Amino acid sequence: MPIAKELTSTPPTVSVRGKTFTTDPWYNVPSNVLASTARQLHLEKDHPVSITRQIIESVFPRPTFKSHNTFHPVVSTYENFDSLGFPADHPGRARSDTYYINASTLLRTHTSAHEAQLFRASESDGYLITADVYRRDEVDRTHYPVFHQMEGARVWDRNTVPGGDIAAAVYADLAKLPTHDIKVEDPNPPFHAERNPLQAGHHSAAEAEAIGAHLKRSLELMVVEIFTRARAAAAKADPERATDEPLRVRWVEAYFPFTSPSWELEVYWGGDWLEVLGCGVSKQELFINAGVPSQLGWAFGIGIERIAMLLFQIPDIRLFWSTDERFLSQFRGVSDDLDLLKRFVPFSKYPACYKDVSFWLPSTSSAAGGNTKANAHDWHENDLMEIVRNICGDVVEDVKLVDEFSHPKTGRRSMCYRINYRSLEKTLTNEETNLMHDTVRKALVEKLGVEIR
Ligand code: FA5
Ligand code: MG
Repeated sequence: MPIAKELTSTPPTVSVRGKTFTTDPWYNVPSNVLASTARQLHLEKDHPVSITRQIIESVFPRPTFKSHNTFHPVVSTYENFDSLGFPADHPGRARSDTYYINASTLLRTHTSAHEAQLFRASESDGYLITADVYRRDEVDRTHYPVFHQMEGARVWDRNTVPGGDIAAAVYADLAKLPTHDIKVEDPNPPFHAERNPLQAGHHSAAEAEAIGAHLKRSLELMVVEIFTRARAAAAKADPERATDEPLRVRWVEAYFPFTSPSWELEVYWGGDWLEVLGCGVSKQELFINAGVPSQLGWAFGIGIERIAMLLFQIPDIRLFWSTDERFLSQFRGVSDDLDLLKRFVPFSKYPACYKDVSFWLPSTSSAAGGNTKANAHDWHENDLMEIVRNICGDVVEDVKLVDEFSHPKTGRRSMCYRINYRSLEKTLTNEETNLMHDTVRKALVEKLGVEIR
């Protein structure tokens, strides 16, 4: 018997964008997340997420790339995980990380959920998919439980390239791409024996290296396009400041179950490296399972909000969900004329109010006597994040663990979290903040079985 009550009540069925689904005990979608499935910021004219999509799409033009922007957010566990080679015990499958409708159906956690279907359809040499994705994640200025990704892929076919020479064909296509002069740090060797091996038996090293080179140049050009537009916008805002910080990007070795080798691209932004996308050479099993074994190529997945934050200088990911005119009015007209793009002018920042909450976790070991209630619930920080989001909505800027220790005698763990309350739209009164904080404390006790200290 789990000690923690369900974080959300479970209706027998739920409707998501015109489709109805039957729930089961796996259901864990809070109402605020369910409501956000309706919004589709990437299709809202003049919304910065939509504008950013348009700009990235312009770097990957038709007819090579075909865009798909209306795929339904509810997918099967097969599409989201199995089709991509996620192992059965991958942490991403846990209910602590993913929003489930029922045991075999979930809110997609990434646009890669649609890769297999598009490889199978095989309608073009490349595709782009932009969509809303959902994750139980930490709360801070660059993470939000609902965000948007753009997936891109480019394929070549052994049966149709001249002489079957993939490497030559890929380098020929690379030679057609523009060059750029930005500073790129890429200290990674082409392969790593354990983490990022060559898909021996499927690709030659020359083929995989050619595909990797085409992938990296394509994505660097995407970042250049974004920064050229960001600079122009900045110059409009402040013509005196002739040069901005030079653009710095770096490639970092990464791991995804469905690519090898794999990388992440990071951009230097506001004094720190910000991860903007993951990518790699697609696993050949995907093409084989999709019935197109003669194809091979690359894929990437970009966090659109992260790019939009760089482009418009939007300081906080919560702002994308604002319906405040002071936010939305700043982007009017840009969807029809990208040259009208301006830097975001923050409306005044309202004061922050920090409040701490300290508690003992339910004890992890139970003495003889058979009360196993307490250890039935593992501690997942995301549960706390979700309770806070659910109660406070976007009024919480971030939540951080500030202290943690174990009692020397009882072994019980104590945690202290600091919640930063700050509205984007007004100054919060002390009473409002206290009321929210009190509700959070009560919910932690009731739903997670903690003991407030
Ligand atoms: C993926 O989701 C992979 N599907 C990407 C991929 C596609 C790899 C194709 C290889 C081939 P990842 O979990 O790293 O990877 O997320 C991709 C991007 O989404 C991140 O780089 C980041 O920009 C963005 N992102 C991730 N989590 C959040 C979040 N909670 N809020 C906002 N953006 C996020
Ligand atoms: Mg990542």
